[in-house]
Amino acid sequence: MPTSPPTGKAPRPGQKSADSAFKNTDSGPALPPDPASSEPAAQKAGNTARMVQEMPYNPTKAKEHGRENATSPLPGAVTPSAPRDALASTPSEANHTAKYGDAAESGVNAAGGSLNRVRADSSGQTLTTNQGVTVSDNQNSLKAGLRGPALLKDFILREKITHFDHERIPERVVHARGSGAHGYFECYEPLTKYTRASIFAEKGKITPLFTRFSTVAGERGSKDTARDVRGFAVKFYTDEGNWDLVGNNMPVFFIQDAMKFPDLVHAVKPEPHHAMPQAASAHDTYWDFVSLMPESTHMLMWQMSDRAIPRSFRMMQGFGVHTFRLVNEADQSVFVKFHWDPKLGTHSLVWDEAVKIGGADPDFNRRDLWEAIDAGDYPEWELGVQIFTEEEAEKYSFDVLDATKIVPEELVPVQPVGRMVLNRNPDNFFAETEQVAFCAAHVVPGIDFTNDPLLAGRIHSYVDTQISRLGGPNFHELPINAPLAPVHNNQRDGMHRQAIHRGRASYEPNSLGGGCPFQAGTAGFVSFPEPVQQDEVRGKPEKFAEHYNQARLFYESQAPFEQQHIADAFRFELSKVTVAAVRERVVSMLRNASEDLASKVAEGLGMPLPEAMPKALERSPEPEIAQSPRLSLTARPGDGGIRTRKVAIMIAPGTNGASAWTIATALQTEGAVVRFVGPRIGPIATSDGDQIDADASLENQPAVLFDGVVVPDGADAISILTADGRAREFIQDQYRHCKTILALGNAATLLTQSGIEVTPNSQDKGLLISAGGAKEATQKFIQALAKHRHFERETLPPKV
Ligand code: HDE
Repeated sequence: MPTSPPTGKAPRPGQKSADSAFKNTDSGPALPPDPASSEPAAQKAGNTARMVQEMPYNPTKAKEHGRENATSPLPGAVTPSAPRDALASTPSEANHTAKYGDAAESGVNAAGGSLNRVRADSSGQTLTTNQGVTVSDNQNSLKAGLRGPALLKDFILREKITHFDHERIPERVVHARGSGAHGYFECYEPLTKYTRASIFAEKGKITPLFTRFSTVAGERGSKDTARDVRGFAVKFYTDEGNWDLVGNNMPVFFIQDAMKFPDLVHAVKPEPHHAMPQAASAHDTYWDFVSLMPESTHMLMWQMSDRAIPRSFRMMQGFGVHTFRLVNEADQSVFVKFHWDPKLGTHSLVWDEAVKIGGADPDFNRRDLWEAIDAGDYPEWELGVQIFTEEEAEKYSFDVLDATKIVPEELVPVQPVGRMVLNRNPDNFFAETEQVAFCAAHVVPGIDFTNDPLLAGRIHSYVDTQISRLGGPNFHELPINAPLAPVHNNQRDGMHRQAIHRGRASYEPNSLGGGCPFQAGTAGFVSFPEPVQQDEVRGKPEKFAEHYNQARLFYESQAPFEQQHIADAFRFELSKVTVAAVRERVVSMLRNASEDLASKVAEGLGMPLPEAMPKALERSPEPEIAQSPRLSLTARPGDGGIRTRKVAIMIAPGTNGASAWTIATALQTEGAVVRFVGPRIGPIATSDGDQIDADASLENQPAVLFDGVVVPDGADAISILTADGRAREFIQDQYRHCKTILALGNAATLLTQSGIEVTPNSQDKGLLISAGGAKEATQKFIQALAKHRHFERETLPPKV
């Protein structure tokens, strides 16, 4: 409850002055008007005077000092029953037209809230200008004569072209390429023991949200499948304001202090002289920088792992990265790390595939997210928390304020607290996904920051960057950014202001606005009172000097094929570096994390193993664990189904139609997305006199766009496909990328003609050759497809 101000003196009986004296805006009589006056201006002046007199001084001022107020601030002073006319900007608000409508509803800021108020639909409507003037002809500019010059007075052409000229806004300086969707968060059980955050208050509580996934380095039009970290940013529209959990799909970061962020980004972005390469870290400046910053070693392991080439946004983990605080009603705080775990499991592409998808479908991840949501296959993640106390954190061998470190799940298990479902695609990419502004500083009561020095820089950076990207300080009013929780403050003006504030008081404390909007006191966000008792210094704690223990932990926790992929990625990236000394420096750094990895990489680059890089901390603290199985993708298979997996059924004239349909039906029943891929699209005659309408072709949907392929039997079809280099290439890529392949009957010939060894008792569980019926074969195919990949097939160099 707000503080009640001391009751002021009742107005003195009005000394008679002209009623019209209260119609002036520059000065007025010394005494209030006669309360009996029927003149509205006099009544308003009388009400205003009474309201102001009710607050003869600022009653909270005396208590604004001292520690007690710092942790338990008082609510602001308000005039309990401030008269409505006294708060109005103008008495003329009582008038009404279709445009200016009615006076503001008491306590309502209509500039925020649901997107309904700005949705637009043009069905059945005529074309107009931005001023609402109907356009008669949208084909021709205004000319002096049919063949004459276009005229300057053609305001319709000029408006259209001018608007077009300004359609683009600056792209995000990082994370420019991304895709988003709406959805909701559902709380499993109250988490009130740890936090007063309203989204965790009750079992089943639903909070709307918008999530955007992104790559980091590439420009807005770059390919989705670059080797890169993925952004995983969630804006929760909670009933106590917006909470943005702006995370990544990897739980650590390259650097420890915000001071180094511009350097990191300059190093990874295209090199400044020739602006190459696009969306790639495989170049000199990046590896030069990171190898001079050995604290990046742990993150490099993640970035060189398969996590950096996700199969789908729907199949990525997400992490808050920093250690945050949860704060409960009793102002007790614990540390927390946030984790998002996808229901479909965490799955990746392989590098050769990612490169080819870059050409075949640069929108691969964007399309995948869009298609799944449109098809009603709503992606879902579980939100988990690792909760630990400050005292526990003190004992760890690493510093929890160091963003290059995880808290291993073996030390602190992840507890599921709710789920996120993305179930609504945006109506408009620009208005929603491009204009959404995430901000690491957006926290709500119950969630607070820690002293992670990387986080500190982020708290500043995000609002700042939107000011230039979105053109001013009012980007919070853009519909996608406006909270559902009401917004009331005294911030005013600036470019593109939407809200039209009623009243004359835009400062606080005030008595002319009845004290409103007033500070909420402890009902509002109270910063956790973390004690600070140190010298101001530019520096970092000693524990931050340990750079390799967790890099080693990550590498040692991977399955052999994952370790090989890490080595392959380092080899590839460093082979693109032109300065050999930079390569050597990276390998010398890797020796401190893993001799095995360093020698594989050195060998792959044809270079001798350099000396290990001197460590910042010669005697490392003993790590708690040597392996963490949860860090391997093999620990995250997901729910084991094949829902939304894309399967190609390769057909050609003469395909056995019955087999093709049996397989298609069975796969679709399991939720897979089936495409008939032919030498061309359109109807294709089957051996049984039927037709199948191919919806994709070997040309427009190459193998890399599918999770598996089925080749039905049919003598004519198989000889057509075997003679088609694109069909053989399709099979080869499916094989090389360790995907599931099913060949029915004589379709095995296509495989052998593609260079694949088809041995009867092969160990390869993803290579299915079936002489029998399509039905049984399909069941085996479904099981094998659910495994995602069959890395037992993989060789270096690839056989096929
Ligand atoms: Fe960001 N980051 N970042 N970042 N970041 C931005 O904000 C920044 C960091 C992350 O989908 C920018 O609106 C600094 C870590 C995501 O719109 C900018 C530092 C993590 C997104 C910015 C970091 C992230 C951004 C650019 C070091 C994972 C995309 C455009 C101190 C926990 C959000 C924008 C979206 C975007 C600054 C480090 C995640 C410039 C200064 C660590 C997911 O403000």
